[in-house]
Order: sequence, then C-alpha cells, then structure tokens
Amino acid sequence: QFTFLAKPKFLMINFQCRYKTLCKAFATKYGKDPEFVSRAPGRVNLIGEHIDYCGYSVLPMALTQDLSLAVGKNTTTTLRISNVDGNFSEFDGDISTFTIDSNKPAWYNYVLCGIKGVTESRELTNLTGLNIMVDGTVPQAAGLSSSSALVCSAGLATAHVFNCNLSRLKLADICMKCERYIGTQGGGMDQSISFLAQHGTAKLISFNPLQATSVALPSGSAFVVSNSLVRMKKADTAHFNTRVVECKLAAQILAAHNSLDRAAIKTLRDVQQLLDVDFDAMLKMVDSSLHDDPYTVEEVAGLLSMSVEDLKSKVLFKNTSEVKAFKLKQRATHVFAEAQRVFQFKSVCSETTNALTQLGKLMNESHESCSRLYQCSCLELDQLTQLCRTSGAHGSRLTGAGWGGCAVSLVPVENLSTFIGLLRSGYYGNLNDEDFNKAVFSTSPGGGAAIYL
Ligand code: NG1
Ligand code: MG
Repeated sequence: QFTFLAKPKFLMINFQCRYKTLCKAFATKYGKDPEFVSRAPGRVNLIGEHIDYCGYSVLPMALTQDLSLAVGKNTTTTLRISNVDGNFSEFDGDISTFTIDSNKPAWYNYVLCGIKGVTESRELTNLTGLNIMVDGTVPQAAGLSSSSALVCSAGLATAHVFNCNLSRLKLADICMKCERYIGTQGGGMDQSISFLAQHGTAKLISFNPLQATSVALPSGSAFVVSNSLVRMKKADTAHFNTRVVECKLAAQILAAHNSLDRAAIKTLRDVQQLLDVDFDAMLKMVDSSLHDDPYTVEEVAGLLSMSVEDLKSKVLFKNTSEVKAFKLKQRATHVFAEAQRVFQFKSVCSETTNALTQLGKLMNESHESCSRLYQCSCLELDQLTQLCRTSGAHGSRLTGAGWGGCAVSLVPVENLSTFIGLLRSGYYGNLNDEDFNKAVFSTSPGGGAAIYL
C-alpha cells in the first residue's frame, strides 16, 4: 500500500512558507515548477545507542526537522541535484550509470544512495532524468540523522516518481541497506524511524523482523536536545566501523567459547538467542570469558582459527583493516546492558509513579556506558550532559553515534525555561539568539516520511 500522501490539513503555515521558498528555488534553477515534495524527518534516539547493528531494539522519536526534496522529471536521462543553500556543491550525472564514491564524502552521495537503493531493488531500467532541489532543517553532523533523512527522502521521492508500490517497512529496509553504499556499516534505526514514526509517540524499533511499537512518553516532561557543537562526520573516520567490527568479533568469540555454530552468528543478539538466556546471564558470561586488555589482531585470529590475512580481508572492513586492538569485553558489556536498558525504559514509560526519575537514571547510565565502555563520547559531551544534570534534568545522555553531536535530556516541564537559561550561560555563552535556538531545542515526536503534491 502506498500510503504516503499527506493530507493538506497537515501543511502548517511555516511549512507552507518554507515549501514556497523551496519550490521557488527549484523553479529558478530548472525553469519549471516541481511535481511534488518529499520529506523525511531526522530523529533523536532516547535510549539504545550502538546496539541496532547488534540486532537489538532501540527507542528513538522523529524530530519535526526534516530533509525535503522538491522533485520533477526532465526530458533527458540526467540527474541533477542542487541545494537551496548555495554553499553545497551540485551534482550532475546520468541517472542510470552514476557511481557513489565512498572515498570522497559529498553531501549529495546520500541522495544518490536513496535513488540507487530504490531503482536497484525494483530493477527499474530506462530511467527518465530528474531535477532535485534539497532543503534541510536537521542540524548536520550532530547525531540527529540528517544523513538518513536525506537517504529516506530521496528513496521515497524515487519510489513516488517511478510509481513503485512500496510499503513503509519495505522502504525502510531498502534505505537502511543502501545508506551503506556510503561506506559506514550502520544499523537500521535511523531509516526505520524516519519512515515508521507517528506524530505524538516515540517508537520501540525492533529488527528481524523490522517492527515499530508506539511508546507513550510520560506527561510532565520534555526531551531537550542540546548540540555540543563538536561536529562528527561518521563517514570521514574509522571510529564507527571499528565499533561495528568489535561487536562482530565479540559475537564470534563468544560463539566459539560456547561451541555454537559460528556460521549462524552475525550479531551479539544471535548469540543470546541461540543460548536462550537473559541479559544478566550474557553479562556474566562476558565478564568471565572475555579479558579486560584489548585483543590483538593475532589473538583474535587465533581464537577464530583464521589467518591474520583472512581476518583482515574477510571480517574487517576497508577502513578498519589496520586497527590493532579490539576492546571486546568493554564493547560487549555496553551492548548487553544498553539493550536491557531499552526494555526497562519502555516498561517504566507505562508505570505511573516515579517514572521520570527512573527514566533519567537509565539515561545517565546509558551515557556513562557510552563514555566509559564504548568510548563514543568526547570531553565536551561529557561536560554538557553533566551540566544538563546539574541544571535540572532528570537524566542526560549523548544521542546518535557520538564523538560529538548532541545530547538529549529529560527535563520536568516546570523547569524548562530555567534549564535552558542555565545551559545558555554554562555552555553557549557566545552564541547569538538564532544560533542558540538551533543548538538547544525542546522536541515532541514528529510524524514519518511523506509526499506533498
Ligand atoms: P548517526 O547518529 O546518524 O551517525 C548512527 C547509525 C545508527 C546507530 C547510531 C548509534 C547510520 C545511518 N546510523 O547514527 O544506525 O547505530 O549511530 O546508535 O549508520
Ligand atoms: Mg547519520
């Protein structure tokens, strides 16, 4: 079922104004009006960091900020991509034969991923060229998933313009796979929430099979996003893929340790499912069977009965083949404990008494684990989350991949303005009003991807 057409009543005033500007930019650039606009939202992950690619459920909500594409067919086979922000370079290439160069990070690569993902999965041929104008309101390199919003918006636009009948679940699946053309081995949280979000509710996103369950957030609280202003471009470093590899290796070594069929194991969750034990048992096992010191490449190869060459070529990714040490115990401990916290967070949401304090505690534990065990925080995020806690938040944690980007804090509504004031003086002293309002904002769950005619 193609259920993407948004009803005109959802077109709010500021939306209309922004889309007028977008459509005007399109017309100026391409000499005619666009046929439609597709939009896909960014997200803030409330809890469950770096566990989606281990197979575990996560708990994000969509932002109201999005990536919007004005789109029209042209009479050639050329794909043209432009951005309303003139600081962004343009793309011009053949729509059927373009390639995505993962060695050269370019913003439009994410648009190309979405187009390629949909056209390849539907095996579309003889494609008509497209003109595309992009406008984004999701802060970039901030852990709020502007990249996936761009992939999803492009994927949805492609499905719409070429009349593919794809469900939200199928599009989420296509987009989570095709974003990997960029070179990062991410999980599926961002694309899933972008398609499966519903206005007013956070979602528990589960994988294998992909599923989204609504989670009503307790009243009396607000989630506030605050940007550390440290930019982290995931595709430009090996940090992210190194964590993905460490989790894979930990899964393989735990499998070997338990004499499981290693061929059947891709993720840490596979190990838990085959053993059929709870999180506490997995945490105990990690504690007793993995050592604290980092594992060397040689040791890992030995444990997995592989040559170092095979390990490098078959298990490690392109930009992780030179990594020398793997902190398997610390990473696996984070993953099982964080996965457990996601389910605790969800069940606390439906409890009435004392819910906010407990949610805050889980968020603080999550941050501590990200910082200490997963080492995906940074000095500024540690300081910012601490400032959030002392400024009245029940809890605060980094959100998204980390190493920079944003924190998310749970704040009692009655403390909201004091909280924001304390953040401003404590962290954002030299920002003007406009920049400050972009860096710190209170969120409520937005809706999923849509097409506007
Ligand atoms: P961001 O914050 O967009 O870099 C990444 C991954 C997620 C998830 C989080 C960490 C992609 C597209 N996104 O998000 O799947 O693993 O990090 O929880 O790879
Ligand atoms: Mg991203």
